[in-house]
Amino acid sequence: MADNVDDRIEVVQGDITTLDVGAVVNAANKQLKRGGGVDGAIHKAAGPKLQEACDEIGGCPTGQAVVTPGFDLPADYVIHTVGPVYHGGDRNEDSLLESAYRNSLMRAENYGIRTVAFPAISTGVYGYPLSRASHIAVSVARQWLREHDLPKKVVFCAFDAATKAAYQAELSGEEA
Ligand code: AR6
Repeated sequence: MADNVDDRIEVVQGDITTLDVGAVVNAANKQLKRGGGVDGAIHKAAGPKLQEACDEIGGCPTGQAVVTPGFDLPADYVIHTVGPVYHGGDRNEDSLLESAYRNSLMRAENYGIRTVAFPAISTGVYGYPLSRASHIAVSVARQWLREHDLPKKVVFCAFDAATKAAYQAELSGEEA
């Protein structure tokens, strides 16, 4: 295990669909039906076979994760996870978001994926406060990486500068 797990975490800003990684994580919905945001971008870049693969799986409960090929994406796989809709914080949102990250990492490990890239799950249409969501993302990744060899690397792909800054602020804090 690495002495400092933060050496295995990277923050980048840009479009997750362009990343040449083992897997990109999709912020999907429970129906696994193509939506907007990062989900729409991933479906557009992967091509129509991605929806067919999602339809075969049929759906995914909040906090869980399922895997499809990446089809036309540079990434080999897409890990589809469903983050919680934020309703103010009293509806188990934090533990559901933690589960979404942890189950995605578990899927990556199961598929032998070395590098996995995450968007900021639930912070778009689903309304999660950015600082709370980035705290959860970084905490779960650190804990996972301390205890597991795979994935070797976690990339947090921020679409905008505010999201990138939120991850950097989390990572500059003490390793929890
Ligand atoms: N690359 C990286 N990040 C992106 C990209 C991209 N190409 N496009 C958007 N983001 P959202 P959610 C960022 O709304 O809140 C969909 O309709 C975006 O700026 O995509 O989990 C699904 O079908 C934000 O920081 O996901 C669901 O119904 C982050 O990705 C619902 O939205 C997440 O925003 C899921 O909502």
